Amino acid sequence: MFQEVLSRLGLRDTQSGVCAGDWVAKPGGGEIVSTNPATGDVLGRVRAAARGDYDRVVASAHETFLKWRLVPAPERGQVIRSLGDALRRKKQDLGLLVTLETGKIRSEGEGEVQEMIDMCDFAVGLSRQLYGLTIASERPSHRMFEQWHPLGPVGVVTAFNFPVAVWAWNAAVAAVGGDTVVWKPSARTPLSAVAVEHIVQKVFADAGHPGVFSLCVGGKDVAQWMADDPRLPLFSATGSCAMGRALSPRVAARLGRTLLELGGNNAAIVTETAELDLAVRAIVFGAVGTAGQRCTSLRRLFVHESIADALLDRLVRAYRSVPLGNPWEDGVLLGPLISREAVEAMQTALGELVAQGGQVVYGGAPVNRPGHFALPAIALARADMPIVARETFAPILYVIRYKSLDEAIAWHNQVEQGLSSAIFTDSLRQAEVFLSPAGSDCGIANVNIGTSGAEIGGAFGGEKATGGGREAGSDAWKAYMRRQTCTVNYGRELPLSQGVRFDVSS
Ligand code: UN1
Repeated sequence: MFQEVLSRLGLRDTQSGVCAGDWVAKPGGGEIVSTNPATGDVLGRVRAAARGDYDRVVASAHETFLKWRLVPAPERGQVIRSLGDALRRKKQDLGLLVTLETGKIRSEGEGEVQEMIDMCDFAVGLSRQLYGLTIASERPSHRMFEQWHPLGPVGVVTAFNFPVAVWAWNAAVAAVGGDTVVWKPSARTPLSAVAVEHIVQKVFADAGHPGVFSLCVGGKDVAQWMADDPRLPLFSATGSCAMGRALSPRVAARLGRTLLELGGNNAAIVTETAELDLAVRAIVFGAVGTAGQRCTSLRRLFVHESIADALLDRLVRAYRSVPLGNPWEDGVLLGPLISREAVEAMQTALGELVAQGGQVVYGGAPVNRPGHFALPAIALARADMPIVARETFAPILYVIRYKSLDEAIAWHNQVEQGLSSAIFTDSLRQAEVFLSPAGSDCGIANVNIGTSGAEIGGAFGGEKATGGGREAGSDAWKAYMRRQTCTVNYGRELPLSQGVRFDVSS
């Protein structure tokens, strides 16, 4: 069954991980093996890019950019519309491949492709809305305005947990903005990237614009080449804070632009007025969904002391009922973690929690079956424990009791990351305090919705150590274009701004 899906997506046993026009990887870049985290089976092998392959890909992306930037934006949008249509036709197959490579459940695998389709739809509309402002000039017979121009080839680095959607957040917007894209996917999920690239190459070749989206599969070295490369004016990366700390100074050293979407240590506050049925469902989806491997996953839960015991009972019951298994099977809600190392990191974190005075009240242990499974954990913790301040990319939920909302908000904001946040409350006052300037310090703040599962229409990203970047909807497109302020003098005088006099006779 899986072999058929792989071949429908154009994947062979071993394929090139380098695609841009006609370039193929030459032996020498090494081989990346993709495995199914639910079984440990090898799914396929991809030849990684060597430095020479990378250089040719970027040179080709630059050459294509020089032409693509001159194609009218609405026409660029039409190619993205065709891409959305192609993805609609491949939704089941590509969704299943995402499931096989990441271990996320089927509806989430397909949901990711839906997120790509949504991004294409959004970008088609955007292609007619790349508006600039007209600004009142202080000088007579002058017109001042802003226009937005294509920026150049964009380097995009994505993580294993959203192997295709996050590329689409960047790529769809960059392409209608007139940029080309060079993509380095996670080395854990190269097949999903190659499959996307096959779909893309056909759509763009049919439209007569090949080479707009290219792919460079590889490890950290490829990401470093990109960070250092002045041919890529924008470096957009999703990954850990450690990755951001390592790469962002390299981009800064060449005064390039970064768009960073790094770690999250997302929290929810459940107040004494919360509707618990709703809160429990949202908490379990946020903490257990995707095996706790979203950057928006819920990791810290602040619960008002008056409802803490009742909520904990319900959470433990809900956790017990979560069906664990092969993520492609119907009814399963919890698949594996991505790797053995991820299961070990979870064990280490729980060990530290106990050493710091915390207590695991449910789950946490690895599951004795093939693949990298672990039971999701609920742990009692205190806000000042070092382990609570750290993002462990695994399904661990730290539950912390609070007395006053001010105290909960202070604890909520005391970690270095600032991605997503939520409050569960039926009190308008509590909700508004959470959303006020003195409330959540995150890029995303929700009321009666969990921390994960954002729609593409909003700008996605976070503050502080999360990196400050914004991707996907709203006006995130501005990061992918260059702003030009233009002033035109249609008079016969030369008045200077700020009333400066500089009269010369000629
Ligand atoms: C991520 O984990 O990198 O909001 C992105 C969400 C998804 C995206 C997560 N739409 O959970």
